[in-house]
Amino acid sequence: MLEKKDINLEKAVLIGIVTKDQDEAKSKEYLDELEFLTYTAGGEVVKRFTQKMDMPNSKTFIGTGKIEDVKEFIEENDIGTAIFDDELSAAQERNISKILNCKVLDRTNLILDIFAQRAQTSYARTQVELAQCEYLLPRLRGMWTHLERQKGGIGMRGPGETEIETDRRIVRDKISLLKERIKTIDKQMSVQRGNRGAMVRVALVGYTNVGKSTLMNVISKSEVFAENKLFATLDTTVRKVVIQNLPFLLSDTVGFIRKLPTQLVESFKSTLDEVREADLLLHVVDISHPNFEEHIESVNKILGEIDSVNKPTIMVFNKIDAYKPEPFESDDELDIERTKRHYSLEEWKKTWMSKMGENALFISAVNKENLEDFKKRVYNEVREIHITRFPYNNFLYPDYDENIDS
Ligand SMILES: Nc1nc2c(ncn2[C@@H]2O[C@H](COP(=O)(O)OP(=O)(O)OP(=O)(O)O)[C@@H](O)[C@H]2O)c(=O)[nH]1
Ligand SMILES: [Mg+2]
Repeated sequence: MLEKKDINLEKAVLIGIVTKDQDEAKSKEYLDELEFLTYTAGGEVVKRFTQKMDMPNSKTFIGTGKIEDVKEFIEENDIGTAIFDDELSAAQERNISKILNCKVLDRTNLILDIFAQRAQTSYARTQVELAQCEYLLPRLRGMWTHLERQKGGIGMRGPGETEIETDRRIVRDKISLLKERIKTIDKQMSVQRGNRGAMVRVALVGYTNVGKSTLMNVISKSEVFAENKLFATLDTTVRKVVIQNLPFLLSDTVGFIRKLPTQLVESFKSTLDEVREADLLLHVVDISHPNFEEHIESVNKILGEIDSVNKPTIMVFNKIDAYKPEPFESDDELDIERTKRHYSLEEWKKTWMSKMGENALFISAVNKENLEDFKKRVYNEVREIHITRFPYNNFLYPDYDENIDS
């Protein structure tokens, strides 16, 4: 799936655990995602280490024996980076760095690093920098010697690079400054949003890499950066879209992910205002991803954090072209249970999805499948909202089908 054409990828190992709540299959899926994140950040995963345990070791996260195995592998294979799937405490990070003698990152570091790399506008950069400072503040003492020794590369990039090496007071001052700067830009943006008048506002939301920008491009004929890496979009793009003769505003924004660092949700609150203030959400899901149900949960959780769960929402199940159930041969493997992984698309539609009625759509943005249905559904919903707001405008927008026939 990944195009590994980049040269000079940083060599990394991944470390995860298998627990009662996180079985081997889950752990593998999480590490797959962590590998994708690593690749997006410019790294190459050479090996994965997993360990079964009841709870993480408070000093070294994984067991002391296992950490020695990792150390040995790292030394023999000249690995520069060890990445843990869970957030490490400052003490764990310090202890592990001492033992492994290489750069030690956790999932949060990695996501922050990708955001830092991807931030294009000064607004996005300011938000990322704030998140990095908030993350670093409690860990500052531990990071000190570590940063002295290792500079650059994954987890060490970003606008905050030089400030990191100074003391807490300076980081605290920096945080206040960044917050002030964000407040100023927020005011300008809020004025801009106010100037947009009465148009209905629709926001694309969803897990990262599900096809939000692709869908935006297809229906608004715009060119929003889309690619097969995580967090291709960091800033919010708003386009005026017209379906039939009905205009509305469509926004495409940053994708969500499992365990999105709280510091990021916090500092991206203003970018997410577009979602918070939307009249209608299009929750895009990559149905071809084995873990799509959990993705939906993660997205809903973050929507909750920004007070946006109760908005009118249409679920858009994208990438139906790529959906492939696992083959199931019941005859020769009697002990294997048929599970959701074996469902055909038709079977999926009969599950909880059927309860959503016309609020569940199945499309392929790339192959332009069912886009007519999609447009019709969005048209009707936007029209509904518009008419509720301006009852006297009723006559302006006839039924979608009437319009098509004329
Ligand atoms: N097979 C298939 N691939 C798709 C479809 N829609 C999008 N993609 C691919 O999925 C990848 C991610 O698409 P994007 O549009 O960048 O996804 P996004 O949700 O905007 O991602 P972020 O901005 O990173 O959160 C790209 O490689 C797209 O070509 C689809 O309908 N079918
Ligand atoms: Mg995007």
